[in-house]
Amino acid sequence: MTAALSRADHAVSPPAIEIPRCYNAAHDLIERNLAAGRGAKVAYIDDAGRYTFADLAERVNRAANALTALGLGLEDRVLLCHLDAIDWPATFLGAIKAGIVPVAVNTLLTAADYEFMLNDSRAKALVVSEALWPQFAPILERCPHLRHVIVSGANAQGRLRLQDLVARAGRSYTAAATSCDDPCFWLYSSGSTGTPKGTVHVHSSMIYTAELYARPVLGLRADDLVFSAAKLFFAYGLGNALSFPLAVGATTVLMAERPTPASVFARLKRERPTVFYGVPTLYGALLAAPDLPQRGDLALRVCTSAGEALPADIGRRWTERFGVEILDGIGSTEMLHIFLSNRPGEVRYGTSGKAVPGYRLRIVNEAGAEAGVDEIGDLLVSGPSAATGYWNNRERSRATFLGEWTRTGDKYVLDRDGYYTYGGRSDDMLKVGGIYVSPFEVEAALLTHPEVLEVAVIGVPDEQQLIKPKAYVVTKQGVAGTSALGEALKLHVKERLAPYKYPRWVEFVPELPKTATGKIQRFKLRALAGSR
Ligand code: 3UK
Repeated sequence: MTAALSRADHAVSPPAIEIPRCYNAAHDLIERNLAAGRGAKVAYIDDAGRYTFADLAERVNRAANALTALGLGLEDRVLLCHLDAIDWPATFLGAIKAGIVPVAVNTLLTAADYEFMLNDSRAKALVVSEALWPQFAPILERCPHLRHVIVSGANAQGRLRLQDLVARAGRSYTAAATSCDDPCFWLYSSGSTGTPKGTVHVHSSMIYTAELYARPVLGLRADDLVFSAAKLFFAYGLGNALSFPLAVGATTVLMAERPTPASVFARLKRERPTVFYGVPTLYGALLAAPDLPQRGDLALRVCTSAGEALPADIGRRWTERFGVEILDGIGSTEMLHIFLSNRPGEVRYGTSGKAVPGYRLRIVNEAGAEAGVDEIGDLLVSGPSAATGYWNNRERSRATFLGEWTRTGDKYVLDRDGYYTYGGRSDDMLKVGGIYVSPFEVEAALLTHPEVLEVAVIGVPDEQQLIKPKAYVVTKQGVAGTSALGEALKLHVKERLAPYKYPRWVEFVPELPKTATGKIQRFKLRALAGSR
């Protein structure tokens, strides 16, 4: 069942990957390491300890047995909301090995977001970190499909305790005979209007991203030690810290806490990873930290950036300071990982690089024709790791997955040398710290404040040229737009939505620019913000 690179692979571009029809992704990602004699090698290092590939294999089997014993089977969903630690890969891969479909979700969301995801996915089980339990406790009785609640941690809050279930479970498990095209796992992707979309990936998706991007472009090898500040629930982090290192037999550092300069530099100095994966906002914050390490304190060989465009200046300053390149590349939840990227030794800061071999790109101009060199248009991508669609959402699936081609929702320009440069989103979505934020969701939260009459939220570049949400607010009659009210509005959003969505600036205006039909003219606000 193991996917294999065919013999002459290093000679061909893109690499030809043979995936058998009967293929279970978890079986492959684990067994290939045991077969290569890596059982005693460390696979994961988390905040509590170190785990070999043999340990991981056993934990995966125990998780598979535990979920199976609860009555879960092929195609049933299990929602996984867990901080980055060994139980994350063990539960995720354990479910997959049993043919159960893990739905891995962002740990920073609100109870209302989780209620939607549990009901939309009809997950029969939930696995949640003890620290995240407060966001789930109030909603569970409104989730009629949920049969089992499993809490991971010391105190299971009166529910099933993950550590007890796996301790009782058997240590061997024969992988479910899934096909390469069977649903394997879901990730939720946010849209500008409406609710998040369950993005369905098949068993072959993970190994494609590893063999097309991680091995040939990143040059990932078994002797690498990798550390991703982007968490496992994010498609970027899932590849970085699970599919890629397991595909090549590398070791991975996991960190439960929020990535801050202090927590990230502590790992870079203590564990000395050779590969670091971050988002632009974090690179900016790391470079601005007062206690910046010396080059010799770190063992980095290469870094990657994704989630939003990396400002050229941040890339250059990082390379100057640490002597390593940041490979900026664009990926998406829909394509699972990076399909357009800079390469080591050929980095052009300010661009997203060139197509990853194995993926095809098209830029379509406003007239619907192929855009010429230096002409902006909508980017479409074709490649084998594309999701099969959005769960239970025909309209959005049809608009995004066009047969072989997937619409990225991004504007791009191709130059004469074959480098692609990001030109903004074609919808209203913002990427804030690499994560999607819908301006409409922020507007709706602000409108629930009693002193707000009208509001428009747009993305505005900060001093590092990274986009953050800004709110233009018209107050109700007689209410003064004071800085105290501005701060109160930021707090109001933080209390209602995932905190990273709050507007970094609030500007009070007497009225919003509107069309004759009353539609807010965002482009006018963007021009206003850009002119300062
Ligand atoms: C934007 C970028 C410019 C772009 C992701 C790496 O970000 C990831 O997935 P999401 O579904 O968002 C996708 C959207 O994010 N974007 C991502 N990377 C870049 N824009 N330069 C970049 N380098 O709008 C894209 O459509 O959250 C990133 C790997 C896997 C991923 N899922």
